[in-house]
Amino acid sequence: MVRIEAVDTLLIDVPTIRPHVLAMATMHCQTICLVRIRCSDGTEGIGEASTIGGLSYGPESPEGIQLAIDTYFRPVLLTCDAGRPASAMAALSAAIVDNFFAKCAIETALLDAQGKRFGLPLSELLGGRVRDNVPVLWTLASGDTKSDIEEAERMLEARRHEAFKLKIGKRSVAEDVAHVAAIKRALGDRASIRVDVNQAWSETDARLGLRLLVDAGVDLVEQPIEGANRAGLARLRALGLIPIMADEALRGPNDALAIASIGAADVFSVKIEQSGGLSAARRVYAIAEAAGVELYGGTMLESGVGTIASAQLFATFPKLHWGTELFGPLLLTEEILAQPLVYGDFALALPTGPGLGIALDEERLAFFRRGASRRTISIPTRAGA
Ligand code: MUC
Ligand code: MG
Repeated sequence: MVRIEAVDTLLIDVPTIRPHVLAMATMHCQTICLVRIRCSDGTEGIGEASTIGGLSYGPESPEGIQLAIDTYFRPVLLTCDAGRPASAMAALSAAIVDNFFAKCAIETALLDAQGKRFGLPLSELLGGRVRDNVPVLWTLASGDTKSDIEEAERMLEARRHEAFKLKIGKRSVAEDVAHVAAIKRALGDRASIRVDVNQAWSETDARLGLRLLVDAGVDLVEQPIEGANRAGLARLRALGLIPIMADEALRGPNDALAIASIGAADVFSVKIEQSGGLSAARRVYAIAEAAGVELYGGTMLESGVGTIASAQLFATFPKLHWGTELFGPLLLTEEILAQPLVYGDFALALPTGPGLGIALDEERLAFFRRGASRRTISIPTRAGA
């Protein structure tokens, strides 16, 4: 038995490169909850739980996740065999209801350690890679149409992204559609444009919005109405106007089954945290595949840790029709990995090392850690940020 000797958590506050304006919150900073699990064989695994805008996106906050892990997860984990991640996760599920984001961080850390133990990248542990990189879109959410167009042009020029997700739902349907249409007009066929309403519309708003978005040349609409209103989502999809993607509606395999059963979505945004971990996210994938629902790799705007954990899983998906949005680290002014993730040619490259295939930059962690004294260490800002 490989004993779990320590489960440590820390919060890191990192500014964003610009305000990120969503229907429910404007982000100026991302708070990352990191978990480290130290094992008796000398291996260490890391995992991340991050969310968007405190408690404005979902029921778990970074501070709550840290408290839950420190108080309730740790005592269970200290009795578990680190060499058996699935059995440790089963013990946690038996003791702790929901807390999906926290469970994801723990499962990521256990699998990272297991991968290092066996010298295998996480994707190989999870059944095997079918690709060495994943396509990545960028979210335009500065809140200003002109800035968004300039940002998109820079991304296209640099060959970093050729698909863009626009965050709408904060303004009226007419104002939002005018903003989206102006961006699509400027970019034309050079880019795929999708929108994410983050549940902000009523069903009548959505009936109007979907029609107008089709005329504007949009390819996909994410979570136009409240996640709990599955029947409404099914009614909107039945209009047959434009592909509909489920995000907030999709919290794990049970939701996946319920949504697929009533045909409420064309596409699933699979998120490892929202699913309850990497294994649960694989089950979401399996349900989608069996039901003929298309696949997209979602993000909670995690740092490099959660981002590469997601990429390791998505690299095992034979089908990934709509690519991914794994750009989280690029939205942050600071790098917390010793070696940044590699983006280029519209994709994120998968590392080849064991486990997650990444290492943390300890000096930066010490600097950005919540409660750290910033006077003692001087850290240069990421070049070009
Ligand atoms: C969401 O709702 O999809 C993903 C990209 C982004 O900008 O926000 C997130 C959350
Ligand atoms: Mg979304």
